Amino acid sequence: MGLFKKISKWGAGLAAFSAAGLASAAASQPKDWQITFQEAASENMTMITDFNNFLLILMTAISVFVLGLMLYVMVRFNARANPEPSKTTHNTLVEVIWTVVPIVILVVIAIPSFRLLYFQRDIPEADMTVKATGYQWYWGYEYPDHGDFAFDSLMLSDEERGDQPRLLATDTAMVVPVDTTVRVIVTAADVLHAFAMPAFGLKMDAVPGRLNETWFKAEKTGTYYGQCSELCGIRHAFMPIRIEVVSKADFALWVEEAQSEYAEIDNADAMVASAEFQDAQRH
Ligand SMILES: [Cu+2]
Repeated sequence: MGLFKKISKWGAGLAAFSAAGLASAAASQPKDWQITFQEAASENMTMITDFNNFLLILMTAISVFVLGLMLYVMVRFNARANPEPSKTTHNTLVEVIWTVVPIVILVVIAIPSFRLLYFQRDIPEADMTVKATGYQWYWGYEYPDHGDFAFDSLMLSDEERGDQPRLLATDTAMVVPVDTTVRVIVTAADVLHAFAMPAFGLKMDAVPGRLNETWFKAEKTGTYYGQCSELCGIRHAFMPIRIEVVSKADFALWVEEAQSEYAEIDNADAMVASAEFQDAQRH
């Protein structure tokens, strides 16, 4: 692709991006020519984005400073400009400075870094729990607090997906209410998977035989797309995650519908079998 074409495509991508930003309830998903994170939809992701930006500024400043020093040395102390080099080998002040300043920089980085880590790891009192199970190659969700129903979420093909984005479209979605602390129990039934949702700053390994725990609190309603983030086999790229964040009233309605629509966990074996059958039919 020619440079000009690339640039005009970049411009178009930006325009599309800001248009999507205006219709903010639109889906949170990767955009063409996106180079930064997806827009944050949780406090956790806001903190991650801020920390990332802070580090970017810090390392740019350090790089510019070091580059400046190197250019200065190259110009000022090359053999032509400085034919008689100094024989100095030690300078206590300079040595103290180049030891202490990096330590100070590391401490300045460590403080917000640990704050973020503890914010993620200290799971707050949750309002509800959803269990996400990774299967080769789709996700299953269980709602133990709302009548123990369970269902699977499979990727839709290009013919089936409608308006949903390619390779991210799913038939069913994990539905949660807005402004609610959701505890997510993550596990896997066969091999390692990882449950990830960029807009929430969420990523948790799904390990067979083990329950991992994470949480999120979505601040905006809308559709959010993520993907399995652990290489789990030939169809790893085809087990997307869709989370629908809805109002509390809409969530109550959905729960009522889901209770009659989806199987109870007792019947889950039959449900998994049917999902596998559907999957086999599709591919
Ligand atoms: Cu996977």
